[in-house]
Amino acid sequence: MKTTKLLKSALLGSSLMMSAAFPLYAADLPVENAILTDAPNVPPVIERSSAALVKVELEVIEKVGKLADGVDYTFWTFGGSVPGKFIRIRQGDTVEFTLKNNGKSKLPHNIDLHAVTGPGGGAAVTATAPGKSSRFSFKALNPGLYVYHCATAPVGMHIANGMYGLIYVQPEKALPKVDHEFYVFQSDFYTKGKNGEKGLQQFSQEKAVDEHPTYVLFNGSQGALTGDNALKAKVGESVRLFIGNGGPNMISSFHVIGEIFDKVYMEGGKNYQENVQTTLIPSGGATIIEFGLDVPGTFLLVDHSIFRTFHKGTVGMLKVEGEAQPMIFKSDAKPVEEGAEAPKKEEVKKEESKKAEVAPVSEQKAEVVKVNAPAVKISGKEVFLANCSACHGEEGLGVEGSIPPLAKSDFLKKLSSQKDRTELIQIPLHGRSGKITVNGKVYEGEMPPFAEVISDKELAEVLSYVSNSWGNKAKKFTEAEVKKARDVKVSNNNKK
Ligand code: HEC
Ligand SMILES: [Cu+2]
Repeated sequence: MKTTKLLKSALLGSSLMMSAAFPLYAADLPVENAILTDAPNVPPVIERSSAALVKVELEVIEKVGKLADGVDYTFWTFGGSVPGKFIRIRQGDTVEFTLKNNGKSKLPHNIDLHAVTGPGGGAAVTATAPGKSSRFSFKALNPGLYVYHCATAPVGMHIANGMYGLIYVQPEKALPKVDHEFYVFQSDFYTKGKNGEKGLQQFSQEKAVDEHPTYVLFNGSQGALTGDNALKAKVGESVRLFIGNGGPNMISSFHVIGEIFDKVYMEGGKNYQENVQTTLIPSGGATIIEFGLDVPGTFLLVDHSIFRTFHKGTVGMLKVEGEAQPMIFKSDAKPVEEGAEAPKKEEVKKEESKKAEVAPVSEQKAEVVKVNAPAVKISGKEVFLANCSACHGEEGLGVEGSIPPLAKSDFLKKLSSQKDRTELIQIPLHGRSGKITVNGKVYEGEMPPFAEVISDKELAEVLSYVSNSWGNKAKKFTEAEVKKARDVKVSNNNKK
């Protein structure tokens, strides 16, 4: 009795019962086409305050793409890339969903959207042969962030090949506006070849069953969120991450190095937790994360199951530009001259392997964290901005009376045009102190050593950059040249 009564009142209170119009097919609603975006972009906030009939058309395309540098893979995609298109609708909308399967596909596919209330989340009615399409409609009853994926047998294989994405059902009362919304999606890949093995890689059923991923990636490709592809924002701005995990196997201990999540809508649901360091994102689950940006720097997105980050590619970057905020973060590792900016807290770093590595450096050098991000190209400018510009200035102008200029420096010109450039290379390697005359002015400062935090390759790049910028000109430095200089006895003013 009691149950029945409760159920009845619950139903009465719901919009289902209240509006006689729970349309079988929402013919009376305004019609619009959904805006779909590729990661890391998110469709704009929906400003409507009432329901619409939203048409979503998604095409399955099987195609070869980049898994990592020199490593290709035949992805099965929702919309042409991995993860699939981001779909944004509003709570109460009726969605008319069309699933197309490209004529060049080899296999049938379907779609299970976790936002759907109905058989298979749509999978039961969307089995679609190559060259065909299928259609169904559903009403978005529950707000939140949901994963969608293919559920065609063998399901594991369809997911492992990249068939997933996110659908966001914006609540009737939208979340507060932020400056940036980003779409990030983690997933694991299983290839017959080892991690880093070049060429077109085949799916490994054995590794998938054993749950031994070869790659664990953000946005379907190593380097999708690093280097030039990094997410970008400015100090003072706010960020919302819509982050999903497609698995097929791994759960994610999602963490951003150097940030604290102000809010985490756990599992993409209604409530949030505050002040979170690491949040768990289940396979087939999603999470909404919000935080403000208080200081500049490069913040690494990682799965804190950290071997994945270092060895399987689970790394992304959020580059935050803006004024240093010494009241919030300040490093005492290097002397800060008056008028100079506080040194950046992270610096680019790598090791012996040919792979570039990005390392946030905490105050102590011993705590250097190396991150394996093979897709990151080292640029001399980036190394300079991360390590040198805090003192020498972004334009290499130095600081009057304390730090010598690099721009049009006669000292630099002389050393960089010599046949043997060991003396010059050893300045950043081992640091330098004592008197130095640059362009007729005497400086007596102290430059810290970088031998422990910068690789030979990076040193070659940054020296090439400074000796070929701001009016300087010299032969490029090579990794071999730097390596040689490392092994040579330290010269006069270059300290050990
Ligand atoms: C903490 C401040 C600081 C940082 C960081 C720094 N330098 Fe210096 N640099 C100095 C000072 C001070 C001198 C002068 C040293 C002396 O008096 O012997 C100098 C001198 C030099 C010189 C020779 C003088 C000239 O102007 O031509 C070069 C070249 C140079 N630095 C390159 C670099 C490079 C490359 C980096 C980054 C890898 C770097 N410095 C990072 C402070 C810094
Ligand atoms: Cu499929």
